[in-house]
Amino acid sequence: TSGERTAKAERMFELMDGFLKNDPLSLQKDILDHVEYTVARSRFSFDDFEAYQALSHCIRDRLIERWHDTQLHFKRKDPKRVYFLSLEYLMGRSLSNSIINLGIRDQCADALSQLGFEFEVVAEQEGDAALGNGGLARLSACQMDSLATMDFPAWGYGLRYQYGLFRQVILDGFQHEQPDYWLNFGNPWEIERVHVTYPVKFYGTVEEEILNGEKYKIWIPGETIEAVAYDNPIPGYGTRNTITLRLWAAKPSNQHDMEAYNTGDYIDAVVNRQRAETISSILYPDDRSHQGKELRLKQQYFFVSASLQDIIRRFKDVHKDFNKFPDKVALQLNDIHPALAIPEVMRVFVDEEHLGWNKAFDLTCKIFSFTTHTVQAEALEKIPVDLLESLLPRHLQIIYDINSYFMEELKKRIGLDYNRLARMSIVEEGAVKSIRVANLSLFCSHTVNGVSKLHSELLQTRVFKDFYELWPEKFQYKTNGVTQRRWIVVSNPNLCALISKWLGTESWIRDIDLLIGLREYATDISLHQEWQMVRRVNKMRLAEYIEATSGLKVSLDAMFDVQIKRIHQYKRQLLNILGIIHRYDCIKNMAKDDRRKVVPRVCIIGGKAAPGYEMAKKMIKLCHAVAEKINNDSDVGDLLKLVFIPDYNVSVAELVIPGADLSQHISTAGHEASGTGSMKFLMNGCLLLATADGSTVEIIEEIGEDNMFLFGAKVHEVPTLREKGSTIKVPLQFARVVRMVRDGYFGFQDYFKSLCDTVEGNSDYYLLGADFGSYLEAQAAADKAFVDQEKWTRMSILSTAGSGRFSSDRTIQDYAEKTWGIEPCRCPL
Ligand code: Z16
Repeated sequence: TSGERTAKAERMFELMDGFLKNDPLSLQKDILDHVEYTVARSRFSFDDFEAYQALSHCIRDRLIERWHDTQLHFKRKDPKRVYFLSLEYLMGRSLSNSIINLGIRDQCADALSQLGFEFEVVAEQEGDAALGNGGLARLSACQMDSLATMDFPAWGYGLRYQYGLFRQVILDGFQHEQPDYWLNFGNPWEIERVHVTYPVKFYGTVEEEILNGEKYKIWIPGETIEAVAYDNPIPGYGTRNTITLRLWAAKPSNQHDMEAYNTGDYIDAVVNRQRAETISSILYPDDRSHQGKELRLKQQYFFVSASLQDIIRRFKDVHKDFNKFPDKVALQLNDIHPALAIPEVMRVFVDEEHLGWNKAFDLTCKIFSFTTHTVQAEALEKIPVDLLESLLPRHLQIIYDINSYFMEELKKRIGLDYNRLARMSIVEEGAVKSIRVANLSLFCSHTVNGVSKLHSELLQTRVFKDFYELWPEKFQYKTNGVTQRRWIVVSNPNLCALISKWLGTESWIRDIDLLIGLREYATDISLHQEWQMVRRVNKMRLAEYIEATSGLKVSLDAMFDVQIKRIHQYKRQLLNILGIIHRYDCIKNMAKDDRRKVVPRVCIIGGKAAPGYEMAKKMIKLCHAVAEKINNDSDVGDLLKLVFIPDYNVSVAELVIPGADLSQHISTAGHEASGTGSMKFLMNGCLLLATADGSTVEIIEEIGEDNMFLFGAKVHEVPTLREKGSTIKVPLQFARVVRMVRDGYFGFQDYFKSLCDTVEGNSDYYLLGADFGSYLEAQAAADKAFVDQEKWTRMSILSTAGSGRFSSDRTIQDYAEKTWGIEPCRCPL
């Protein structure tokens, strides 16, 4: 009875002695308990790593309390929820971030120090969770932080890969990939839900059944694999709300007993079952092209099917009437990777819930929205029909049905324009008949979002022009953002304290618009001094890291010039390296006396190349070959150093960004959909050297052109420049530096030949030659500004002050209002 239940609850609460306490003494006690009972080490002797494990478990306990309360609160209120479906999340480390969001950083540091440990050292024991490739995946992580902080009733769904993004190891300047078995030392940040499991079906045939005189399709699977939930609590800052990132792992299904006639059969059967786990075993390391791989398709469907079963179950726990579904559920597709959710929802509605095709399709179109992160055609996934037919036969039928309906609708709008119908069709005829996932997503979503203003314009005028002309109301954009919790508070504690001191409040950590208040002090001499001091300490930290990883000693007086991001031709790391060669060449050819005027630089490059991306790998090797030459040239000394930081990841970024003076975002205009690294640098007071691409265009609107170093062709100039090809006048210096590489000045002549070929004459697709002149001018302007430290510091303060628009809090607020239609649901304290 309910009386008994309340009595029981009261008794439990008494036993529990209230919530866990956060004063340093209680924390110490809890840490020691975890050392003894969880880590199973003696409380009288444990090392930094064991201290990390024990503290993590203390934090985990506290997260679980808040998480339970939040989930209960959501259940009671039953608000409309958003489900964020993404195949990738780059969470990085969790300990510091959780502690800061819980608001107990000082208490934890105290507790540790009284036990003889240092907080920073303990936090550094943690390895990164790298279940993603680059910008898209880190964006998901930032957005989860904002969703939690802003009290939105949100769930993230994804895959629990056993192997995250490969570790990059450099041998003789070449990239090698090593598996990232990140779960080796256990993962305190997840909670395994052995009872939250769903069967996911594959292969098989489609048959018909008759129920109450009606015909229904029924999918008889050839294989069933179990999905098990792993929940990762995501705490908000300045709120009790703690939301869920639910990641699925594949397990062999327990459904059928195995028939074993002898030991060999039995062994084989068990080994075969084990193969099921391969579905969630590894993240694909290519950040944009996935064409026609069965395992990839299996991963996508596995994740989509398990998530939807979970979402629909949660809905059905409270509601009977599917008409309410769009009032309670928003499904957000992070890029088109999870687009199989569309035919899957249709399948469930039509085949299992028997809603009828029209009703089902109407509901489907009301719940989906998607965001696209690129303009590149090769990233627009296509699924070969043959593959889909064998793996998901029923989904293929549904997609065909959607397409016939789509074609009929289209004909009503545009008549029999067969070329256009063929272009827009979800089914691509041709040598390999395939499904255009982007077209499917566009037709069935109520909204498509771009990730910056410029990107959105390109979607409307180029990539999705045909669709935009017919359904302009579907098109929106939400400029990306990053979370100031991780990218200032966690990674740059000194700057964080300085900002709070000058603003007289810590409220900017939840309310980013307050940062603009720093503008008032942009010329204040005492702020200048404190600002420079903080920046220098950060540079020192970075210099120590460089020395530890590469053995190179760098001068703190030099300008730290950084380009860190995935290696891509369009991102033009090659332009940066050729610029460095030019700088080196200039120094070499200078009279000794003139060298005193050179502004010293430490050029830092970091990033991973997809394992099969030959040109990207050659850029990494070139960087090392050039570094070898420059760093060992006594003519150059401290005037120029080049460092490649190996194995770039989230925690490396946390160290590098606060220590950078200048950062480069130099993609060929029209190729970087948004870019989010630039926003992190901007917030940390680093100046940008950039092209007018992606979100940079909006950064200019916030801080002004003269607060950064802008160069290069504009988007509208690019097509003309490409047409001109080899007739463009390219600066002599460009020809000269490419020639140096070609002629073997840095060795490896044969190996670099094909790389040089990509930037000469008609082949220079990314316009390195055309932009080289203005690139050098922007670099010279940066040198000039750096000499005037007062000017530089003012620009730096104004960068941080102007970065408010690029918080993911703003992005998420926009999504909530304009795309998802959800409202905050704050858990009471
Ligand atoms: C990715 O990280 C991005 C695009 C894409 O098609 C695939 C991946 Cl894995 C990036 C964009 O390149 C970048 O401009 C953008 O800032 C980021 O997604 C987040 O939107």
